[in-house]
Amino acid sequence: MLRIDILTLFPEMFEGPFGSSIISRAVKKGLAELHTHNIRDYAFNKHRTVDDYPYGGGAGMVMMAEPVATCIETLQAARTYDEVIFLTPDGDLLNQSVSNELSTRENLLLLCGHYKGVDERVRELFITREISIGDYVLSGGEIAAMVLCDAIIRLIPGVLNDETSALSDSFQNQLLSPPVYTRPAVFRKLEVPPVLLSGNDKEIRKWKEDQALQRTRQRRPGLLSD
Ligand code: 4F9
Repeated sequence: MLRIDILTLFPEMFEGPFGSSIISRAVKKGLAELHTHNIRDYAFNKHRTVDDYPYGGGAGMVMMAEPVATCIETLQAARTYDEVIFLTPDGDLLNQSVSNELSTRENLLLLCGHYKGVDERVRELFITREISIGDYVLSGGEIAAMVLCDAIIRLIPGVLNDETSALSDSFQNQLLSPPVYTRPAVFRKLEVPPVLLSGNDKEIRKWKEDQALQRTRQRRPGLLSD
């Protein structure tokens, strides 16, 4: 079973996304376990300080090493983590192959940064992997951690209703997904491609493959040459 521990200054941000839909169903089914930990609970002074001014000056505050280190070490005393992941714009770009790999792990620890970042020594001492969800800056690592959790958890066998549906996702075969249609057969004069109504399984499969390839060529040619 996959267990994910998330270290954050804002654990309440996770309540919505983790409390509904696929993720909560996976947790209820006992297929995944999610735990958030408030880094502030590991602060070492009575003011519960977790950030400080950057050495050398510059804008913004930096998350201090001590509270984060204590939080990580407390968790590591209870179990061994396969990866300690820091969500950061300078990490490796998340893709489906990274998601597939991480969905097979047992214990993951995710660190969400805030302010201007986390003291570099935390990264040096504890972080085994740095992941970015795209080339943009967020207000913190929390939303990136939620994206990562969603991408991973839906791949765990038994989480999706139709066991094959994750396999037909865009990217799972390096291709974008073909267009999909449901009733009615004509909507505002636009018809569903007749082949989809033909009942001819072989032709339908061929059409879907063709559409996927065409769409990938048009929109993301880079996926084909990789
Ligand atoms: C993390 C952005 C992962 C993109 C963390 C500010 C981030 C991020 N991918 N932005 N803190």
